[in-house]
Amino acid sequence: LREQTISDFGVGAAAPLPLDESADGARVLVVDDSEIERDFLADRLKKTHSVSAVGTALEALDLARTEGFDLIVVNMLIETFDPLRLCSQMRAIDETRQTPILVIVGHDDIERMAKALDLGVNDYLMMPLDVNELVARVRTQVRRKRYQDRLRQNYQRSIALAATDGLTGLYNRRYLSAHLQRMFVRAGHDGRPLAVLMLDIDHFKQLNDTYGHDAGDRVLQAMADRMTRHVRGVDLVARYGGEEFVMVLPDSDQRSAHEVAERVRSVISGQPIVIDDEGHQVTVTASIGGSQLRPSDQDPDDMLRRADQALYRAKAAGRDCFIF
Ligand code: GH3
Ligand code: MG
Ligand code: MG
Ligand code: MG
Repeated sequence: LREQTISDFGVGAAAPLPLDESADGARVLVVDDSEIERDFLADRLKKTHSVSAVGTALEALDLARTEGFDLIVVNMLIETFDPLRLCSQMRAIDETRQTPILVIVGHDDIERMAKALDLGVNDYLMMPLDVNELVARVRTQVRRKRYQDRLRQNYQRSIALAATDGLTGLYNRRYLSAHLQRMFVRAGHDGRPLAVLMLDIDHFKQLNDTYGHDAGDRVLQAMADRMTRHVRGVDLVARYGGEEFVMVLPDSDQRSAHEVAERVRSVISGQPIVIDDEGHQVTVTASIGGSQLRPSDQDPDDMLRRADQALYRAKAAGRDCFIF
């Protein structure tokens, strides 16, 4: 019953237990300066994992930086370099900070084991090595790593989803607010210019009424595409509302904001947009209002308000134009 309930509600997919995680095919790095020991460890682990084995700290660090291992096994009985130092270096560099480390310590060498754990090593094995224990501890660490990787990925995915708009892939209004606030503070602090553009499609309701909502959605997607292609990497394009977009242009004064606005306006109206699978096309225009940061502005909404007012004037002036 329990199993059925879990799969029925998809809980297994959303929040898997670490034990469900497979450990097979893990990329394991074995570090040992004794060739015999190294080969022994590698041979045993090769049965289920993809193993690389190295004999020096330098090789270990180089390889770990480029390969992305699921687990690093370090023999603490190494004599040609300090294995504890290697472990602490592994913990200090970005590429291996999260990679589990399993160390092998001499029989009853509690001191070394404690030092290693203190450095952030995840687990240890004591000599004489029991092969079954080695395999089991490797599996546990790999499973834990994979589980944590998945949690991290899910987390990053949900962060990205929360910041973007599903239809256009543009940043959403919530993300825009946070971003604009940061740009506002930075520009005020550095005394650098900052501009925003607010864009609204002309007669969009009529387009929806004539060609349907799906056609309207395609137009919104094409608009998003054209806007993002014609701004710099530091500029941000967001979907502000239904058919309204905001562009944040750091380090832009009125003149460069004007250039961007005119470029965007002309690429929007310059080419028709395909609105269905039959290839029907429509040409749309957009009106744009712009504003720039003023020393008297208390918060970014002051800029947005002026851009909105300019947009209103652009509509009143006959649409398909830019007013700052
Ligand atoms: P104006 O030139 O004055 O801006 O006229 P307009 O018709 O564009 O302005 P209005 O604000 O009256 O209409 C906006 C329309 O945008 C109404 C709404 O149906 C449509 N809209 C809003 N969000 C979406 C969407 O996600 N998809 C589609 N297809 N239409 C949308
Ligand atoms: Mg509108
Ligand atoms: Mg409107
Ligand atoms: Mg409109």
